[in-house]
This record gives sequence, C-alpha cells and structure tokens, in this order.
Amino acid sequence: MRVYSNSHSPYCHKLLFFLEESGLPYELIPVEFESFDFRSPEFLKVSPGGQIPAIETEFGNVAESTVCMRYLSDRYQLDDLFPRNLEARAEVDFWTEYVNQHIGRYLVSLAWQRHWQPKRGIPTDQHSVVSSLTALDKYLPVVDRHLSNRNFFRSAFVTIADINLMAFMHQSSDARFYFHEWPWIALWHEKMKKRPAWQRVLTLL
Ligand SMILES: N[C@@H](CCC(=O)N[C@@H](CS)C(=O)NCC(=O)O)C(=O)O
Repeated sequence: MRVYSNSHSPYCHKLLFFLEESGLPYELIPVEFESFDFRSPEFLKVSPGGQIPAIETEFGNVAESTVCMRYLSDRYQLDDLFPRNLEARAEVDFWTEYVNQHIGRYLVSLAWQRHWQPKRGIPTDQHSVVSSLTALDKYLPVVDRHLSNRNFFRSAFVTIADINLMAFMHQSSDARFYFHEWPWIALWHEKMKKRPAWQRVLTLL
C-alpha cells in the first residue's frame, strides 16, 4: 500500500497513527505542498478531491482520512479498531463524527489562524479565532463527560474514534489551545501519548 502524506497534515497524522496501530505494512509517499500537483490527472485518480491523505492499494484507491481508516479496518478485519457489531460500530462512528464535525475542524482552524497564517505573513482573522474558541467551549464538555468513566471512547479498546481525536489534539501547540479545563480529556491524552504506535508516528514527522 502506498500512502500519500505530508508531515504537517493532521489528517495524515490520523491515517499514519491508524496504520501504526494496525501493523499493516505501507510505503510512505511524501507530498510537499509547494511542489506537488494536487490537480494532476494521475493524482485525481487516487484522490478525486485532490487532497491528502490518500492510499493506493492492490484492491483500489481510497481517499479521506476517516474513510481510509474504515476501509482498511474492514478490508483487513481489524475489528478491535473498528468493531463489526453494529451497535458498537455506531458508537465508534458517533464519536468519530462528533470529533470531526465539532472539535477537529476548530482545532485545525485555530492552528491555521494562529500559526500558519502569521508564518506566511497573513494576519490572524480574530473573528475566526473567536468562533472556533466558542465552538470548542460548547462541544468539548460532551467529550470530557464521556471520557470521565472509561479509558477510551469505547471503554477498554482503542478504536478509530481515539485515533481521530489524538491526531487533532496534536494541533494543540500550533493552535495555542490546551486542555487543562477538561481533565478527563487531558488524562486520556496522557494515555494516548504513551502508545508505542503514536511514538512511532512522531518519528515520521
Ligand atoms: N477531510 C479530509 C481533509 C484533507 C485535507 O484537508 N487535506 C489537505 C492537507 S491538510 C490537502 O490535501 N490540501 C491540498 C488541497 O486541498 O489542495 C480528510 O479527512 O482527509
């Protein structure tokens, strides 16, 4: 499997973390934003939206970080990471999508506004910062409450829901957004940081 990835992209971090947890073999294809042709006909065959991460496999091509995790889990029967039982799967899907829709996008936006824009000489859009902070204040307590009485999103097992949030939380320092106010998320984060698969991801960035 070939994995198109960039070391700054949280969506690529997500897929790399998943791959390291899964133990599946893969070849990294490093993509540089300045030089890679995201709109080339060849790449659009791999990723119709022209975005990374995307994978080429012996069975076909798949794009979108969360879709890649779900696809690979089913293809290689990684049932601990993405359960087959429909109710358990719905729970994992709920938390994965909750984080995608209500947490991840705002952390990425904050990192963009507070780190990447100034680095490129573009001023921070304070309206965007305030709306991201407001959204995070609204949605994080739900996650904190859920993690208050379990080790991971789905009790004892690390699933794609945990992998998903971890990748977004890696934006924390660029976003200048920390999690002290949400003690259960902070505790979960400490556990996740120690995972050997995550440590391996850090060596790739
Ligand atoms: N929802 C997508 C987001 C992927 C995404 O935004 N990728 C960015 C890099 S962080 C990208 O490929 N940008 C290039 C472009 O859009 O031209 C996912 O989860 O994979």
